[in-house]
Amino acid sequence: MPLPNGFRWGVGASGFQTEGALDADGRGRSTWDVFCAEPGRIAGGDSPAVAADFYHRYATDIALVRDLGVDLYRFSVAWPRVQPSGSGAVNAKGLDFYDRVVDEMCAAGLRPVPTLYHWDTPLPIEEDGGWLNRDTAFRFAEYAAIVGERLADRAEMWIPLNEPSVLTFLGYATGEYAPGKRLLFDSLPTAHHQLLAHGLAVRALRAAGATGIGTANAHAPTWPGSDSEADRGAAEFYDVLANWLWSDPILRGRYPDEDLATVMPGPVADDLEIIATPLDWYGVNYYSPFRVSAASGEEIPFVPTEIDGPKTGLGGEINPAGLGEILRAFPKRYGDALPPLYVSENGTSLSTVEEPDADDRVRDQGRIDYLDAHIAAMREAIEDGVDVRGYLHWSPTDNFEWTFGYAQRFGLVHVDYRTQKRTPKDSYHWFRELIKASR
Ligand code: PNW
Repeated sequence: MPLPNGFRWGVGASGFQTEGALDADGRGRSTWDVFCAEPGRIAGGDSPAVAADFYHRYATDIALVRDLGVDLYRFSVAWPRVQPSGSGAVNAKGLDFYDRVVDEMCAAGLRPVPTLYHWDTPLPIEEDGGWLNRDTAFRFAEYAAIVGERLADRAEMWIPLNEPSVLTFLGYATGEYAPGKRLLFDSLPTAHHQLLAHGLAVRALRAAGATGIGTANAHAPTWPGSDSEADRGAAEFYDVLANWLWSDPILRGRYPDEDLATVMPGPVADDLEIIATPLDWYGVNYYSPFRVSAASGEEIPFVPTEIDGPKTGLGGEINPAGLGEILRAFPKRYGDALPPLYVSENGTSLSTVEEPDADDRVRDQGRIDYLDAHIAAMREAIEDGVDVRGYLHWSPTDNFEWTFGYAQRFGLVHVDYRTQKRTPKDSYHWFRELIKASR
C-alpha cells in the first residue's frame, strides 16, 4: 500500500549541535557552553566551538537537503542568540541569523520547522534556577513570542521544546547532560515547568500568528527485563515516567497518576489547562525501546536491562517493531483527543567507522538497514490506521552528539571536521530514491 497522499518527509537538527560560532554576533553563553568546558564531560575532549559550522555554511546544508527531495527542514533557534540574558532585550543580530536561515530554506522550496528550545538554556536563566524555577516558563513564553512574531509568516510547523523528558532525566536527575545536576526524583519540578513553558509558548506562538504548532517528545515502548513481577512493576513505573508523564498533561490535561500530580509545584490544576492547549500535531522521537529491570536497594527503583542483539553506535537496541508499537499506543490511549502524529526524529549512529573511501563514498549500509526497517514499521502502523503524517530523519549532516562528541555520526551527509567538507553518504542517495519512489 502506498503512503497516504501528502505524506511529508523531512530532516531534523539542532542549533548547538550544528552551528558552532558560539561567540558570534552577541550570542550569550548557555548551560552547554559551560558543561562542555568542564574536563571529562565530553568524549575525547571534543569542543562544540565549530561543530558543523552551520552558522556560516547553512546555505550549503540547505542546498544538500533540497537535493535530497524532502520538504521539511527542522532546525532549532538558540535562545542565547536571541536573548543573551534569557529575558528582556533582543539581540537583533542573533534573530537576523534565523531570519536568513528561514529565507534560504524557503528559497530552496523547503518548509522551515523551528524548534525553540533544544536544551541550550541561557546561562543567566540557569543561574536563577533554570527549569527548577517557575519563572523560566514565563521567560520562555516571552522568547517564543519574539521568535513567533519574526518567523510566523514563513515557518510551516513549530516545536516549542524538544524532549523535555531527556532534559529532566539526563540534565537534572542523573547529571549526565547540562546543567549536570543529580537531583534524582527531586528533578520532577523541571517536568512541570517545562510542560508549563510548552503550553504558554503554544499560546504565545498562536497569538503571534503561528500555525502548525506541535511538540517533539522522546517516546518508546517500555519492556520489562523478565516476566518477574518485580521487573514488570519496574517497567510499568518507568513507562509512566518516560512516556505518559510528558504526553498526558498535553493531550489529556492531567498527570498519569495522582502521586506525580501532588509532587508538582504551583497551581497544578490551572497550569494543566494551559499545558493542554490543543496542538495541531504531536511528534514522536524514536530510537530504541526502553527495557528496564527492577533494582532493589538503589536510589532509583529500575535499571536498564542488558541487551543482546544488534546495537546502534550509542549502544541502544535496534528494534524497529518498537516504533510501530509506540505509534499504535497513541491512538489507543488518546482516541479522538490525539492530533495527527509525526515521527519527529528517527535515525542512528553506527558502531562501524564511517569515512569516505578512495572514491569518496561513505558506505553506511547499517544506517540504510536501520532506516529501511523503521520506515517499514511506521508504514505498517499507518496501514493499521495510525494517522502518521510525516517522518523526519535525524540528522541531515553529522553533528555534535552531546557528551559523545563528534565520534557518533547521525548524518546522511558526512562532515570532515578538519576541512568542513560535506560528503553525501550512501544513505543520502538511498533516502533520496525512497522519497522519489514514494511520491
Ligand atoms: C535525541 N532516550 O536525544 C535528541 O533530540 C538529539 O539532540 C540527539 O542528537 C538524538 O536524539 C540522537 O541521540 C535523545 O534516552 C536522548 O530515549 C535520549 C533519548 C532519546 C533521544
